[in-house]
Amino acid sequence: MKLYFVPNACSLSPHIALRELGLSHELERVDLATKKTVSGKDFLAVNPKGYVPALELDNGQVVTEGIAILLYLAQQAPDSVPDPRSWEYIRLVEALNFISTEIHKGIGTLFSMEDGPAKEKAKEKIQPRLAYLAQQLEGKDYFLGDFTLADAYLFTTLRWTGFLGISLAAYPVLTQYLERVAARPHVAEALQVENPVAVS
Ligand SMILES: N[C@@H](CCC(=O)N[C@@H](CS)C(=O)NCC(=O)O)C(=O)O
Repeated sequence: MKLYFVPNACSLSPHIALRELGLSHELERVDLATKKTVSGKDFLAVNPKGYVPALELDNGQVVTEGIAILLYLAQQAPDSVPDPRSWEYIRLVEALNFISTEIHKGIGTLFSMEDGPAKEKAKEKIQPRLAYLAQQLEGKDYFLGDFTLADAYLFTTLRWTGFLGISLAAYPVLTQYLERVAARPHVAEALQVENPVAVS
């Protein structure tokens, strides 16, 4: 299978999952401005929605949307995701949806916003979400206790605060969390592959 990615974008989350789950894969970088891949392929022919991540399976099917890709990947590695009828599974989906709609979109949208009152307001809206995350992570290594798909996604999107100059000084537990996840060998590998020159 092949993951279409942009360095440090939300596609880092399935990239981390592929490595953490030990799944063999290829990567193809996408230029979002031209919608071409590094090999010159028309990315819109792969994902007509025009955004990463997209996962092309060996049978030609393409899975899009980060959460669907994460859950698909987990299905490929036995015992890596709780039984869909279990309480743990509901907690995992709850976490993934929170990360997608509140953290990914809450922080990600700032990349394309002009400086000004609207951007400041959007930044303010993130604060209670960060406070909630800090509270959830108090005394825990990972969001749901052990490392799960939720951490692949949360690490990827929470890390954007660094690119956007959003201070985490009020939440040392979040900085420690980012450092802890970055230090995992498979995560460090994914960061190195996406950023061959500078890793952060
Ligand atoms: N709904 C999609 C959103 C993915 C997304 O936000 N992708 C960003 C990178 S993090 C992107 O490729 N944006 C380019 C665009 O929207 O044209 C998902 O959850 O996977």
